[in-house]
Amino acid sequence: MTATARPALDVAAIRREFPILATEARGRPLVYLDSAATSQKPRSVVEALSDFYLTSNSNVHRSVHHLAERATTAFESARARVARFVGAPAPECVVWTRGTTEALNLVANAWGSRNVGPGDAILLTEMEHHANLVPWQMLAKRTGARLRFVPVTDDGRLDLEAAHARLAERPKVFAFTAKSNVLGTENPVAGLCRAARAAGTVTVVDGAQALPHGPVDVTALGCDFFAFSGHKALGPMGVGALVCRREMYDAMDPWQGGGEMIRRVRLEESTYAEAPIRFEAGTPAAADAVALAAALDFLERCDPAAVHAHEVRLTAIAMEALRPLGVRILGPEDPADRAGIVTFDVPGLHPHDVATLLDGRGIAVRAGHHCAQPLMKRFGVVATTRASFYLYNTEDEAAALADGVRAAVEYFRR
Ligand code: 7TS
Repeated sequence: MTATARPALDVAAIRREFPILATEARGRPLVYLDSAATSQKPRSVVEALSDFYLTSNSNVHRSVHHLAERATTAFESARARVARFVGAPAPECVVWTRGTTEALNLVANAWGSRNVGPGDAILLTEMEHHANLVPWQMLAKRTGARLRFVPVTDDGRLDLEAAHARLAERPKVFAFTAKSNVLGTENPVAGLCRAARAAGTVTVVDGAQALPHGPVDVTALGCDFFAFSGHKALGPMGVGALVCRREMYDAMDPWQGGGEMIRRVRLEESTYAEAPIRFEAGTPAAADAVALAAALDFLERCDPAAVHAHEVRLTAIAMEALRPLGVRILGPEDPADRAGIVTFDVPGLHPHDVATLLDGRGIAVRAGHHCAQPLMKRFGVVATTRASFYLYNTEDEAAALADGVRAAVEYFRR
């Protein structure tokens, strides 16, 4: 996911598709710099969602009537859309989930419970979101497995030498983020997966921050599992997917039981449907899945590589303007390695105060631990302020962030 020379995005045209960006916050034009938490949604996504309910609403996979067939076709086409977007070989590789968190819990349960035992090592990293820590802690507790961690360097990268040393110990699984939600760091996923495969280690990639912000090809990455959320990629909340290498299904047990995921049910026991349906108990978020497909259409039209290059540019502008203010920016120096995310600490100022002052200027950022408490600890802070950019943000908004932080610094210096 490197920046390449691409035609610049037509940001003005893109912004017209996001009515919310033309609204005001605190009497000022909204400057939305919190897309790492959730992105805004273009008109086409909201329309896909309402169209489903207005013209196709029915439960999927259950009935033979006309509407049920329409809904099922739309839902399964959306699955194929996801597979195409991430470079998976077939729609069957895509399991619908509520998002990244549920996808990671699915792996830890469906694959983990069968394959991880007492004394086995589970390899994670210090830069994980809680969603890629807690399910593995729970698995370790259940099974008696050991947790191991790849450390993070002072400049916010994975310590690759340590990663390779830990992989040489042949852990059962290596679960790591493709891109940190705090540091922005883009990890060398393909290389890590290659090394893991050589060690006989299964790979689980948290793609929550990667998929929205640049091209993804799970086949080229060579991972066994790839998790992401729709809502960070212009899609609705409540839908995401776990993309699986098909062979992995043979090593997984069903995890949630209920309707749809079965073949035959008797009072005492049941047999199960084929994957991916086997892992989709109950009524799915069909309308949201269809709207997610519309989101991926939108992203693809914008060109994920161009989106990435645009975010690198905004990140560079923000970092350059913030540095002279004496703020400490966490993560890699080079904006190209951390597109779209600028997390910083203003010495002497509480992040919530910084965020509140920015909010007074209509600027939305996130303050807190960003669901990465161990990473905060690694950098000796309890909380930080995070600005995150997306395809609809402008250079003026990146500059407005720095102006706001400058004003906050001056306000508290008085
Ligand atoms: N993994 C990463 C790297 C994330 O950034 C997030 C959400 C998740 C997993 C969980 O995704 P979910 O959609 O299942 O909740 N990150 C953030 C964030 O940085 N601010 O708010 C949510």
